[in-house]
Amino acid sequence: MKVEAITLREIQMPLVHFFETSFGRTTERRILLVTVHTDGPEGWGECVAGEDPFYSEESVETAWYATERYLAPALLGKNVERGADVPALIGKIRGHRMAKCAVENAVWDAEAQLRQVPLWKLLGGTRTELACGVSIGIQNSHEQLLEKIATELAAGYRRIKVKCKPGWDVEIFEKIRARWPEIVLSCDANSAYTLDQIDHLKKFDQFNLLMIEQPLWHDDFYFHAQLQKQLKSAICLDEVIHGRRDAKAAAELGACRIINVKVGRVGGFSEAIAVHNVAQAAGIPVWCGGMLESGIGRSHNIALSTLANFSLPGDVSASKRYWKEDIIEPEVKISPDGFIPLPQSPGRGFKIKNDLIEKLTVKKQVLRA
Ligand code: OSB
Ligand code: MG
Repeated sequence: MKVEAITLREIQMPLVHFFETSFGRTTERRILLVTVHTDGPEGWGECVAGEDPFYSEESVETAWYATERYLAPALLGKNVERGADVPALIGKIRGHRMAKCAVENAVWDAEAQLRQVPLWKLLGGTRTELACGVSIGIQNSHEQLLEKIATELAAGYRRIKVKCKPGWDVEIFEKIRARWPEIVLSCDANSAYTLDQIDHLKKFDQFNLLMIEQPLWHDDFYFHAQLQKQLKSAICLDEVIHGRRDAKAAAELGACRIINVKVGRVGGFSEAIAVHNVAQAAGIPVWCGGMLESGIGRSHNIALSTLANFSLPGDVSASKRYWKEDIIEPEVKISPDGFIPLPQSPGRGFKIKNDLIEKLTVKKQVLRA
């Protein structure tokens, strides 16, 4: 496929409900979309960088800069046959993984269309059923959180993850467990604690949590390993895992028992598959994390989640939890018992709503060879 042009665009989409983590509240998403125009199909990628550099150092602006200045020029005018060929072309550029992911995944997206195979098969997926969980942000009140959990359980979701931070943890776990003693429950601290709060964190053990996600610093393995030794609950690492070496180091150190794989955080499908493989060899189950994606990123997360070691329910949930109208059709839906059916059509399996995307676009740039 000859890469003839690459379009960068920013779309803005209000969330149907605000999403709050230990690092802040989001009410509207600004999303960078990348389109790779080839002499054959057109591939789409979504950049999961946030509005602010609070989850990682990347933001919409840094991703735009990296793509315009370095990533797009590395591909334009070249023959790129496979998504898997992209990392070698952009490997010289350090960091900017979320930006790299959007570009690489757009090429995989085009490749799957060219080869007329479902993207999930191209990635090597074998799972036929995807169990879905939800990530529920910090709410204005405990009552509001319990209500949200009730709604998601009624919708069929198979694992509830609640965001937590000091002051929004043990008390809410108590209330959740009092009402639902048996549900599969986990929590995500997004680095809200320090190791000197270990006695407090040990209290989490009484709630039979499937995992505690990234409790300590965003860039730490070492102290997570110390914490894991003293906790009964499994630690799951998110923020700190940037690639296969990190997954291997975390496994060898005993820093976690579970890994959250986010394709944007590790820099694209190639590295996500490598992380999956390293974790599998180390006996560590993985699941697919979400980053409040629009339908394009969502469809790519679905494809990735079909790899064999994605054995825990992911954060890949229905479009309508986030958007009044998603930018793909059909929207992502889940079955009443909490599974996403796999698309069988070639490519990502969801069509792009071009008119809607144009309407949501606030900034656009077309780069040519
Ligand atoms: O830590 O998983 C996280 C959203 C933004 C930043 C970090 C995280 C999240 C989520 C969103 O939990 C989950 C979703 O997209 O459904
Ligand atoms: Mg997380």
